[in-house]
Amino acid sequence: MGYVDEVLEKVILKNPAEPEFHQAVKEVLESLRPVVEANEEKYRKEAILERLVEPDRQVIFRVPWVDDNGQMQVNRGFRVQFNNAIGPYKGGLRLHPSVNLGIIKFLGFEQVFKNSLTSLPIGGGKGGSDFDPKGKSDREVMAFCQSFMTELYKYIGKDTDVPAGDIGTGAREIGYLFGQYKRITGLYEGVLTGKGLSYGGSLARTEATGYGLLYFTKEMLACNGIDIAGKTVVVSGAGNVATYAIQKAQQMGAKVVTCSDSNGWVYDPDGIDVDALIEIKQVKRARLTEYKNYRPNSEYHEGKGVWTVKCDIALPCATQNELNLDDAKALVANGVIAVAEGANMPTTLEATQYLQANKVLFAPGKASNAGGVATSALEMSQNSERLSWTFDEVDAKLQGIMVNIFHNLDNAAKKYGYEGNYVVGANIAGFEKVVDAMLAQGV
Ligand code: NDP
Ligand code: 2IT
Repeated sequence: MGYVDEVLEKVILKNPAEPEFHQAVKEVLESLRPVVEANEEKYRKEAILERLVEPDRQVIFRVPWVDDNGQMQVNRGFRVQFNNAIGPYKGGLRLHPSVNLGIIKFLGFEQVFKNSLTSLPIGGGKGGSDFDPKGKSDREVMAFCQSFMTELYKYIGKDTDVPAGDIGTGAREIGYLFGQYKRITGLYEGVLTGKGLSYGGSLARTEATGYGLLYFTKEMLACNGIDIAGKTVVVSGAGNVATYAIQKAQQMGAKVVTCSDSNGWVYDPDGIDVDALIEIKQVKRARLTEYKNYRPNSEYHEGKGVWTVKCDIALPCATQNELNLDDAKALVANGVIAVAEGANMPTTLEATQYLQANKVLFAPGKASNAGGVATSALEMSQNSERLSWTFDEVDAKLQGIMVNIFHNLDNAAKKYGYEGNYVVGANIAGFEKVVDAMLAQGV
């Protein structure tokens, strides 16, 4: 049995009941075959793949807090520090009832390669909790965040591990977490990113993942002779990534006709109204059913459905495995040109393969959504030098980084004879830098 297959088998055996982690490892290792086969003896001797799939450490802890009725609640907290070969662990905190160890591990594993692709000095990690911020009062969210940080602070620091936002963790949660870290340690340092502008945050971090997704997509399309202006785009999600992806797509002259949340989806034939979306989701923390009040010409549908809408470009920006084989078939039947992932692993393996087999340009999230973490690294730089850059400075750096990521992975794919396969390109380009650093640093 080849080295890749051996390691894949071991990962499944040693980590049962972690299907998302198996899926992420499978996607990466399968596409690394050309490099691994070219260096098989050396990598086996160094146990490179075994070291890559085993996190440096995984912390699991109890998070007790008191709700507004005086009732004690208990959640489970996680931080997985995956790999710090090229920099301090870096990655978000997900707050969602579905969170478990396997999900945090898949996200941490992806983050290692993504962070490497940014070309900035950040290692990979991820954390979170099965806490559900939906329907909680601000006081309850604060109580949770303070309790979560009361344990987490032991493991993080500006030069060791720097968490940030992800699903369910936005500016409000980062503020409460930062306050508690400072209270306990007495340190005013860049231990978290995505901070508010009044206490060390970076301009353009809020917009960075969505904007970066569009900078990447525009470059990918342009290099294939396609102009994004005038194209019809469907987006899933209505959170941080989706909102700013929609905004930037519109600024580029595309028309975005959908968005969705965990209950249903909106079709707006005139183009999504981003101001309305921001008011509904960020200010009111309400449901998309309200969108019709702002745009009477739009339609609201319960359940899932954005991938059935005819489009040129599809941008999944909600969560993992939200675009499956049937969705991919519907997109292809409707003539989709490109699918670029804003979320982490939103496309199933079968759907990815189907899209690629049908000549759809496919951008994997670890490349196309790397603008968020890249701008987090820019926030770390600003914190270190105790300076704040302007929006335009940060945005220009972000654009440069996304264009550079595209060309790095495009070149890596070409180098190994997989021209146009951006999944292979991203995994190889991300892998090469991390492995080089691991080998140089010894066991
Ligand atoms: P948010 O919490 O801001 O938004 C998530 C959106 O997805 C919400 O609209 C949510 O609906 C919807 N959703 C639908 N189904 C689910 C589900 N099963 N679980 C969770 N959410 C669901 O998160 P982000 O926009 O920050 O993150 C979206 C994706 O992008 C995630 O995969 C995340 O890992 C990834 N990502 C985020 C980055 C960042 O900087 N924030 C950077 C790179 C990747 P509802 O409103 O009903 O909750
Ligand atoms: O998945 C991701 O890259 C993020 N949630 C952002 C992580 C970060 O550290 O900014």
